[in-house]
Amino acid sequence: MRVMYSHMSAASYTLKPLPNFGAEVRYACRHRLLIFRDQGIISGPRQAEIGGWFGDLESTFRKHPRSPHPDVFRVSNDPAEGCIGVGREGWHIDGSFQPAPFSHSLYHIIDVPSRGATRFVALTELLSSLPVDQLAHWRRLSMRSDRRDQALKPLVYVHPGTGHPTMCFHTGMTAAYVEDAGSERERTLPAQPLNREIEAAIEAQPVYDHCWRAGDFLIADNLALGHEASPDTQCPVSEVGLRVMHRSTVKGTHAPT
Ligand SMILES: O=C(O)CCC(=O)C(=O)O
Ligand SMILES: [Fe+2]
Repeated sequence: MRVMYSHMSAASYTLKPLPNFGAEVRYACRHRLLIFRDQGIISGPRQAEIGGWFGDLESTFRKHPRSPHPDVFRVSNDPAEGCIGVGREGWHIDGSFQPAPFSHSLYHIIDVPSRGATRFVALTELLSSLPVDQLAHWRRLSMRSDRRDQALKPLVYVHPGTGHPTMCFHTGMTAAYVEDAGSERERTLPAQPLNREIEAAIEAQPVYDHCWRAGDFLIADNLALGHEASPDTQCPVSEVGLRVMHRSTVKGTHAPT
């Protein structure tokens, strides 16, 4: 990878040059989203290698025949090219259905459509924007995924890297919320009203729409940011051109508590 430019201060990240070319970036958690421009096409094995700088990769997705590597999820607006509909179920973090959600997600655009952004929201800021009563209620909630690990996870918990409040959620893959889990007052709440409440709170926030350019490679702190694929990501190839994105995810080491 080539680092073309940065608006970050030198103290906020370190670059470790690799022996021949390229550099390893170590970044302070507070940036949460790193955008590398003009990277050309990074191969599947190379993307998996880059993901490996952040921990072990963990791949829970459906394998697509055109995926370039077992740890690279290939998403597209053309089912012949990659998995469709990915990230359109609702706002989420990746791996909310795992005992420990993925720590980082790496996204690389291969074929760039004329539109079809990935949308990101900062979860700590989202929580601090809430009215006191609403935040107090969210803090009493746990989410139960509708797939894989259905153990309860707190909706609001402390990010293991930053110590800031963050969220474990997926507004399209939650079976139910449980209020006051483990206490005498414990009760199950239907998922939909709370999913809509979370989405409304997000839409009231500054959301960053990443409009993809050729060569973009993103590294996201998946525990600090919610994201979704914008509706345009699913537009037909005849309208916006082919969209192919490669995603890799790093195994989480922290179960939200
Ligand atoms: O296609 C996108 O823009 C994002 C899809 C998504 O949510 C993901 O790959 O985790
Ligand atoms: Fe996602």
